Amino acid sequence: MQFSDELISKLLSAQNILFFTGAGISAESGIETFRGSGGLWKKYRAADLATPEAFERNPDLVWQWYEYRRKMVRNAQPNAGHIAIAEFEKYFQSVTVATQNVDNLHNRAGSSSVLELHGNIEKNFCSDCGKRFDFITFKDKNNVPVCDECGGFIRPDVVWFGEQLPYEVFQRAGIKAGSCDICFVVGTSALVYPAASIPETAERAGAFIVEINIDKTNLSEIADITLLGKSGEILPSLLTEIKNIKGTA
Ligand code: BV8
Ligand code: ZN
Repeated sequence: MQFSDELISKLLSAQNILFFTGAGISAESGIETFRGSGGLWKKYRAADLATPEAFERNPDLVWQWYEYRRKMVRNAQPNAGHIAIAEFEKYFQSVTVATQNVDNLHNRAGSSSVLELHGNIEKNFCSDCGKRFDFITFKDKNNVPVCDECGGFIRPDVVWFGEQLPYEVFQRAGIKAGSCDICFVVGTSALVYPAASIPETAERAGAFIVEINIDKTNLSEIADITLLGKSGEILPSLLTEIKNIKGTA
């Protein structure tokens, strides 16, 4: 793939890189996206599965939905896009990933600074006392797991619609957006707020915005460059270009 001179020159001078990622980066790992054709929200209603009200109404159904997605995530492997992002760390002073994904794949690919804006599907906490129950497998699929401390329902540590994002994580992402030289926006429809304000903050602060997506999105208008194609192909190819410019690290 051929990259523009403008992008190459920005990469040469950049020190601080921010990746803002969404479901599209994990599509090539076999994880379904949300809004595209065949996306999860075409088959299921977010209001029935990903809101605090849904959990109150039918915790069993919500648990089945998250167990189904956990299985999908555990059977998946980070793809060439996740791995290329982790490798960017060898070539730039600071590389941060602010992800809307809950699938843990950036961590598994080796990225060392991942801000999980919408939580992590492998983590859980008690909805009453807040006790944490991370990386556990629930054997009894027909019963909602309960807290051994207080008997409250355990819930996945993800941000549901209508809930606030983890304050410190969102704030740190905002700071990185305000100080990055290049913000890569990868595999996201950039429709869910407040997360989608992160690349907008970067743009307002003068960062060079590079969008990588198989289709144009709302964000394409403010992007300096949109690279149309699969992130699992474009990111490794960009990394090869960086290696050529900067030498093998
Ligand atoms: C809040 C975690 C405030 C759980 C998720 C109007 C009405 C009602 C509400 C609102 C409104 N306007 C704004 C809101 C608020 C709402 C919102 O934004 N709604 C939108 C949809 C209108 N936001 C909230 O509710 C947020 N909270 O606002 O709190 C508040 C204030 C005070 C007090 C209390 C509260 C919380 C939102 C969190 C939602 N949680 N997930 C879980 O996963 O189970 S959202 C869900 O969408 C996903 O999990 C994901 O995190 C997020 C973003 O989606 P994308 O990642 O972009 O995925 P999508 O499928 O859309 O796109 C995929 C893209 O990839 C496509 O562009 C495709 O072309 C591309 N692609 C595909 N393959 C590839 C590819 N690109 C490259 N390569 C490929 N191979
Ligand atoms: Zn408890």
